[in-house]
Amino acid sequence: MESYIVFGLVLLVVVIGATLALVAPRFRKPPTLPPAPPEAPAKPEPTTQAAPPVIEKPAEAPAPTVEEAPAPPAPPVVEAPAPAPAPAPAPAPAPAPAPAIETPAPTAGRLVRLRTRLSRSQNVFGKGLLALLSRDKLDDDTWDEIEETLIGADVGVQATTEIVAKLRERARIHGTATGTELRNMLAAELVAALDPDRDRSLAATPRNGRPAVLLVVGVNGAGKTTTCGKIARVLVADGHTVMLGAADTFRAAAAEQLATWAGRVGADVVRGPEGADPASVAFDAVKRGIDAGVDTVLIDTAGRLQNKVGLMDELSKVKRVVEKHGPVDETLLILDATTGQNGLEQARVFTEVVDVTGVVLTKLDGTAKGGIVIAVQRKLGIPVKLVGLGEGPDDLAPFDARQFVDALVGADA
Ligand SMILES: Nc1nc2c(ncn2[C@@H]2O[C@H](COP(=O)(O)OP(=O)(O)O)[C@@H](O)[C@H]2O)c(=O)[nH]1
Ligand SMILES: [Mg+2]
Repeated sequence: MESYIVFGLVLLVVVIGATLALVAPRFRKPPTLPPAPPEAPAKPEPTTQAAPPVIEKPAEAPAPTVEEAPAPPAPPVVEAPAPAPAPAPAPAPAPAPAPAIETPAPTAGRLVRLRTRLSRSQNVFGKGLLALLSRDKLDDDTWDEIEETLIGADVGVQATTEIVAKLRERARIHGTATGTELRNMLAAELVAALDPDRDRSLAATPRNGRPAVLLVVGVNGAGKTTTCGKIARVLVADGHTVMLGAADTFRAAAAEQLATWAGRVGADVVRGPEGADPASVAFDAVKRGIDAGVDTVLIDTAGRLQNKVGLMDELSKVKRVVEKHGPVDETLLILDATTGQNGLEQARVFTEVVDVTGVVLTKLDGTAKGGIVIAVQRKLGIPVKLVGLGEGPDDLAPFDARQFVDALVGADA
């Protein structure tokens, strides 16, 4: 019996042990497995040595990444809308080209508007001569003084002699003329000396379907390039299209100067490299003008007088080559009024080389010798067509004898 009991106990222990062996693992596994799954996903990667670094990196990397990434993207994105409206004003730069291309002042009435620019000459012709003519007695000495004043104002000896002789005669016939009356008589004589009915129009509009070609000549510093720019403005203001030729290839700055003037009114410039053959640049300018169908081609030239023969050769070549396209319609001699009679002598050279059709007298605002206009016309036999009255872009006026004399002597005052 005892053996049965012992066997039974042993069996019971074995069964219980077996049962426990089977059940216990189940109790253990679940806890084992649960940790497993959570670790499992983490383990595969973290299990590698990178685990700690990865954890640290994400810790650091994400932080900066989150701060940096959002920071840069955010502001740009946020500001982007702001810049977006900015681009809207960006079209505002569109107005920028607007000021770039200027609208020149109308040419009509310019001489009257700019009359105060003649103030230095007005002192001589207006105040100075009026004081002399207002003297109680117009004796020989007074007439001599009047003569000296006119000669001093660059009217020229011959013209002065004639003007004073006529004025004396008028005064003698009138008998009791007042100073103002005498001044009006003087004005009439000055106008007459300026050949007031002479044609001063500029041949600047197309003829026979080809552009008008204008050649601008004169000594260095007379104001050629400036005048080219001013004329281009006048033409553009009148609705014409203009092509400019930078045939002063001696200095790169000269072409640059012309290009600046052209840019302001949206005209095109044909230029060559520094030292290029001026004649070929002029030829190209006319060709381009014809091809483009512009109304006017303006050719700026060099004016070095150091070598008269060289200048003559160069200038006549420019003209000759340009005329392969057809005749030059207008050759303008630019003359600096402040150089007086000497400048006039120098300028005569040009009339020997090219057929000058008109004179532009510049810098009349800078001289008390406005009488040079009379001397120029008389000595060169060429009409003054335009006058320069300042460095401003619109300080160029069509010349009119009566308006000019009125501005000078204040005959209408
Ligand atoms: N005061 C004044 N200056 C002028 C006039 N015309 C031109 N100038 C100035 O004279 C200088 C020489 O002009 P520029 O055109 O370069 O002469 P160029 O060498 O003959 O081409 C420049 O400083 C111009 O601004 C004018 O009518 N009045
Ligand atoms: Mg020049």
